Parts: sequence; C-alpha cells; structure tokens
Amino acid sequence: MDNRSITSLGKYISYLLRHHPEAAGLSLDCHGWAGVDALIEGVRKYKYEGFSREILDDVVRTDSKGRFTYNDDGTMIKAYHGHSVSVDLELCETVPPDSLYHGTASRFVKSIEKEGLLPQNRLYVHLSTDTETAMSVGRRHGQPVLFQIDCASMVRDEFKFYRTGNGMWLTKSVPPQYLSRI
Ligand code: HQG
Repeated sequence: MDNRSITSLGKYISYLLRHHPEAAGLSLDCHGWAGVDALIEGVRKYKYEGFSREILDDVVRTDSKGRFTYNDDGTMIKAYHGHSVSVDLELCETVPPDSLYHGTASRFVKSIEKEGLLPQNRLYVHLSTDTETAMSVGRRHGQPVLFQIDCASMVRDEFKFYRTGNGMWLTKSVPPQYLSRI
C-alpha cells in the first residue's frame, strides 16, 4: 500500500477515534479505547474493504505524529491527542517547559488576544515544544501566527498541564495574560 493511502486511512482512523466512532459502528470506552477487531471491521465496511490488521499496524507504526497506540496485548487502540468526544485520557499532570508554543491563523488573533486560547471543539488546547511544529499546526488554518505561552507563570498560578504519550502538551485553556505573540 502506498504512503498516501496509509495517510488517508490514518486520517479516517483519527476521525473515528477522536470525533465520530459511531460513523463506523464503533464505541470508545471511557478512556478512549476502541476494540481493534471492531475498528478493522468498521474500516472495512465504511472506508476500504481490503483493510487488515497488517495495514493497521503500518498506519500505527508510520504515523508522522505517532497519533495512535495499542494497549499491552494489542486488542485495543486509541488516539493520543485531538479528541472532541468526552473521554478521560488518563493523562498524568506534568510540569511543562517554561515556554511552549501555539500556532494559529491570523484571523483568530483578535479573539485569542481577548479570550485567550480555548479548546474550541476539542477537550484541550494543544501546545507544541518548538516553533516549527507550532507553525505547521497554524498553517492548517490559514496565514500562520505564533504565540509563546508563559508556562512557568501558569504553573506558579496552578494551571495544570498534561503530556500525551506522543509528546504533545495539553492544557484546558490559556488566559491572555500568559500569551505573547512572536
Ligand atoms: C483557535 C492537530 C478564536 C486555535 C494539530 C486553533 C494539533 C481560537 C483553532 C491538534 C481561540 C482550533 C490541535 C479563541 C483557540 N478565539 N480562535 N479564543 N482559542 N482558537 O484544530 O491547536 O494533525 O481544534 O488557535 O497538529 O489547531 O490532527 O486546534 O487555530 O496538535 O493529529 O481555534 O490537532 O493534530 O483548531 O490543533 P483545532 P489546533 P492532528
């Protein structure tokens, strides 16, 4: 299977595991896990008849952001980040670096400077450790703009941060006083 098809399947699986599991007849448990057999069956029925465990393993192994993980015995799968469905991802509170970055589009700047960063349709605000990654996240939405987050002050003010298994930083919101445009 070529890389483009693997990427396209990864996008579909992200959609199912983060936003609309019911679209392929799946359900997630309270921690966001789906059964691997049920996922394979759902993808076969709704997206690609030739889908298999081998292809799923390729999707998981080659994903550019390491978006997915299996449980220990390989019978369950979940996405590490990006969810809009209400699940408890069992994230551990972790002290972040002093600064993290968020890339967005220029048309959101006014509102962000007024309200701060809000999770919008997702469960958390997603933050990056480096400016290049943040720029590419922002570019998905339009003309990219970068904000630096003063995590050291947020930690001092008792905001909580979580690190996902694939290295993303999540927090519930970032009020405007901790943001600076760079
Ligand atoms: C913006 C992708 C107006 C926010 C990425 C963003 C990431 C506001 C957009 C992950 C706002 C929401 C998440 C406010 C925030 N007013 N706009 N007060 N607060 N926004 O896609 O961070 O590739 O839900 O800046 O790489 O872009 O899918 O969030 O522009 O890691 O695995 O509202 O999703 O990962 O957009 O992306 P999103 P995001 P995947």
